[in-house]
Amino acid sequence: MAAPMGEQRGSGRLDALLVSHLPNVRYLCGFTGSNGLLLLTASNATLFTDGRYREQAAQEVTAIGAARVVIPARGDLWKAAAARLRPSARVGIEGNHVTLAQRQRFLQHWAGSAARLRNASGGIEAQRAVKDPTEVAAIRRAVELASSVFLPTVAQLRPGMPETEAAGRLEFALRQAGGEGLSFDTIVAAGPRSALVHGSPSHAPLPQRGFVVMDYGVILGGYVSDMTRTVHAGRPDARARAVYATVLEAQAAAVAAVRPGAACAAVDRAARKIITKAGWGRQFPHSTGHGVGLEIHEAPRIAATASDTLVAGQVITIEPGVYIPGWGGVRIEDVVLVTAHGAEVLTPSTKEMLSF
Ligand SMILES: [Mn+2]
Repeated sequence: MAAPMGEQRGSGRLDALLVSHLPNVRYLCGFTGSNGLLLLTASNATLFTDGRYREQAAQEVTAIGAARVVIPARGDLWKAAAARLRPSARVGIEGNHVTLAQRQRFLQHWAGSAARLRNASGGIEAQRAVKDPTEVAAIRRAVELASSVFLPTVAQLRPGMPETEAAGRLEFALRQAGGEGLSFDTIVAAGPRSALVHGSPSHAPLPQRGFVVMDYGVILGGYVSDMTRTVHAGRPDARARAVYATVLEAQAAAVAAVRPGAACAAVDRAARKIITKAGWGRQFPHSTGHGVGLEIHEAPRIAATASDTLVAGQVITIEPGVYIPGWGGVRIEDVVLVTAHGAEVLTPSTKEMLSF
């Protein structure tokens, strides 16, 4: 799936890389357990894990031909890795994910010095940002599964139903349809609570009249989906129609800006321009999107402050929103594949404003 060494960016030349961020471990060697440390050198790869995963690791660790599985006595993975490294080696660790205690444990058992440790964070993440066809297929399946439960769930919504129950119905449907898990805690936020960007489901009832934001995702084959639809209880008034139409137009404009070579900031700008022109620029307080893959938020960021450009094979969300305190909010989110010449929206669900 990925070359062991030599492609890590921003870390200088390394003799060894210690991969401890579990999604990166999974990406590089296929191991899905909750405790693992992958040591990569120019010539080989060693996965350290504990006794609970002896059988599982043997089954899963296949992607790197030479990957060996080592189960150290007393389960001290960092000590075991340290014992295998020369003192003169330049060793990369994932500084964004390694705890101070792990770093200290490693240095305690390594003959080398802290001055030879490098922060190699972001290198594997940069590789992961561009998906191969197998990964795109896995994301597509997750996105399609999530989309398939949207309309049937909307058909069950009634004014008075607690947000928690609406979220539960969505989640049950995702599991029933074969979901391995949820990408993140489901968001169902209704009425004035729909103005909360990340409103966790509460006991508040769905209103007689007002928006209901539903933001949810499912894991399939290890890969996540992410979608948001906003539906309306009762008849939408003129303001509700105007806000919805603006967010929908902004979402379409950002999707239309997606193509290889496009600046991520320009995609964000495409959405923001339309919302700002409609007078709600200050009510759009988050970035337009993010990469998805093994994790729900990964590279690239689709934000005003992003400096990178899109590459074919990246899979991102496009999710502008408008949130008016005390009144309500609208967000519309699709997963979009950057193709060789443009973009493909993977999320098949309708974006018409649905009422219940
Ligand atoms: Mn998202």
